[in-house]
Amino acid sequence: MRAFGSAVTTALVFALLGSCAGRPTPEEARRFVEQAEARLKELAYEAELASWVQATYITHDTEILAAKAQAKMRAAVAELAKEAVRFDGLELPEDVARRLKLLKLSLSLAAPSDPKEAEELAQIATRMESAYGKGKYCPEGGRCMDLEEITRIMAESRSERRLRDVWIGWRTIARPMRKDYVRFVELANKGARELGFADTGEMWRSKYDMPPDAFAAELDRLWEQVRPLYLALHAYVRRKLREKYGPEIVPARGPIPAHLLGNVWAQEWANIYPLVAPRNADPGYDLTSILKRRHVTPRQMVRYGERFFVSLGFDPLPETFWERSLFTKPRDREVVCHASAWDIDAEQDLRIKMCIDITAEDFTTIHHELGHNFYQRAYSKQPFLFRDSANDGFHEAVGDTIALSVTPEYLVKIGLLDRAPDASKDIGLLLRRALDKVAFLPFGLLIDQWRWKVFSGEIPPERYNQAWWELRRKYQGVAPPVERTEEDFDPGAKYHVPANVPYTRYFLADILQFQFHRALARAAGCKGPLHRCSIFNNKEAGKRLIAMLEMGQSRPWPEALEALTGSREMDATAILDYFAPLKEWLDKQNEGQPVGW
Ligand code: X8Z
Ligand code: ZN
Repeated sequence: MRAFGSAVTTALVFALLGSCAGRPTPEEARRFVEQAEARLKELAYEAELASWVQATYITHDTEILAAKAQAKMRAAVAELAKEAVRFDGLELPEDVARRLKLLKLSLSLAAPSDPKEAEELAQIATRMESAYGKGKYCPEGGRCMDLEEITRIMAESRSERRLRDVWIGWRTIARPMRKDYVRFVELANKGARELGFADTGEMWRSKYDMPPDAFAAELDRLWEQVRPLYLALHAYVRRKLREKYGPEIVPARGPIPAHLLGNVWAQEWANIYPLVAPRNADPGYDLTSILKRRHVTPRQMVRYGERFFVSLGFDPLPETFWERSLFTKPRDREVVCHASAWDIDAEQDLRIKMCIDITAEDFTTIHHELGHNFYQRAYSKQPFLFRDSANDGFHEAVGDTIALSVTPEYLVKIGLLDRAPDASKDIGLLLRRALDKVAFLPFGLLIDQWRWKVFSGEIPPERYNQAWWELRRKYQGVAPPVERTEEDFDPGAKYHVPANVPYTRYFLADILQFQFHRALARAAGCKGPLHRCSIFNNKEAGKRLIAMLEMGQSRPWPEALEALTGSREMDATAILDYFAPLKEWLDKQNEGQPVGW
């Protein structure tokens, strides 16, 4: 890294020579940014390579290599961000000013300047992610189970006892993380403070082209918009679960036990669709069974996803994507199975890493991941510091937008379904979607409501778990099936906490993808109800989407949103429009029944 150090020294010398009065010039600022970008691109490349190996082959050694590479990159960002302060108050070309601003905001984890502390932080971060990746529930006297197996049980089992057992079991992996997490919060905050933020939470909230408090208020506003829809779904599902599991297990008016919703974290509920399906309005097909029956392979599932993007006018993925991606869980080594999309060299080396199971859920996740890759390639022509999405919610929303176009009519077109159900089955289709998209909303919000308070110190370590369940109850209306204590560390059983991935992005994406879908469906000339619109094969919609993706982060996100949708506001009316017929139906089902908890 000495080589890069000398590049910066050169920049400093230039700066001093070029400005007689000691005040730097705009030209020096531009040179500084360009050199910073070249240095960071190289460091990011090394860090990505090391992290890829660590995530796809977890060992003592790969953990150390990844931690070291990450630490180097973070140290460089901090150093450059601090140097960039000398251009403060200078009249600068807009793009240079924005790149300088983004430099400081580019990390989710800021390292303290003390190299010992920086290294310790990097090691904790990598260790926690690896611990999650290796995590297994080993029942007494039984065989150990990994998350993939537990996920299948949560999706398929209807035995309350069995569900409870694996629900508790998975959370045993997180208990040992608690101590690391406490130290992690301390060190991460130290790094954030050195960059001028109050704490890591404030650093995260500062990434949205508006003051951090205004952003928090924006989230509350969006949540209030969608809350009535969530309450209606919650009340209906609770009643159906009560019919299935009995009043001893599911209360009439209280929160729903978190282990009965078909998912390890109760974040998406589509797996319990058969328990809540409307009589007479069932769509009559199930994508999981179709994929299994046809023996579709993981690779073929990814091909379906790629073909959708290509139908919009995107170039096919490079050959290296197919050679270097990981699609199935290897048997002979530990990997981080949580799905992710990679952009190793910030140019063409795109990959996904995913332990694909042949299910409708993973079919959707594949589209989600490919959305990241196509976004990454679209903005790869931008200057390095603009190679990101308009805001992080946009990155998470692109693939999901495409997955909203996976309609029955689309499945017929690609030969996976013989006949699309008629309009009398719409409630079934909408309910199945709502179990994913509406159920997810409060979950998407609460993870960072918890973390922001943890980072600010409002939630101290002695209250980590209690505060977690208070928020789960407040937003989602779910409760743990058994008593939890401060021995437990339930947030650590959700990937993004040990991996330190901010989560508000998914809440935003849940709102944004419906805005994108509505705008693109209109651009494609779709006149029918939104949930029957697919933009498959529509070049006009593709053009609009690509134009926005190519902007990367070069402009504040309201401009990118406007380019695609004509509106500058994040706005929940699109998701409400989409589910309007379902809302009306749910309200009817809930008449005379308790709503809320
Ligand atoms: O983490 C993800 C993606 C990778 S960015 C698979 N998601 C969130 C989650 O799994 O918790 C997608 C939906 C929400
Ligand atoms: Zn994602």
